[in-house]
Amino acid sequence: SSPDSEVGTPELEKAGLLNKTKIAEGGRKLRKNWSPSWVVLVGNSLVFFKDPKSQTPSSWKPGNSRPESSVDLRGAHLNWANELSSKKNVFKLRTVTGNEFLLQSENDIIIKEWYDTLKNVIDKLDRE
Ligand code: I3S
Repeated sequence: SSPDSEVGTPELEKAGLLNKTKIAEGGRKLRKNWSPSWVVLVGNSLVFFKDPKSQTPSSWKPGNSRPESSVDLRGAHLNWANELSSKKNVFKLRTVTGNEFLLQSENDIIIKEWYDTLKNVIDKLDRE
């Protein structure tokens, strides 16, 4: 194995553009406000960036822009949640701290890839 993997560089990484709205903060319901977000999976964290227009998957680098917020996936729950929106392809991510996000893509394959990837990370953390 490479030296990087021995010092714990995250194995699973993914980045892309999804529609996002936060629907709860610390268990308190929030009003929906959908907007496009550049979403990056780094290790155990899901990091959200604003200004997705200036980003593309190939050009994005960690130092390019300041994260809007970050979610710790340890202990998080992930569920398809099409009943929570009129949009298609919606899932809900709930953190241990009671923050809830809906994430959505018009593209069936993209949203499935995100769901499966996040599920894998969360399940792996559950087994640690
Ligand atoms: O679940 P809701 O309340 O019907 O969500 C819709 C509203 O938040 C709406 O905003 P205002 O009611 O503040 O104008 C949004 O524009 C919609 O996008 C929300 O519904 P969807 O079905 O798109 O998640």
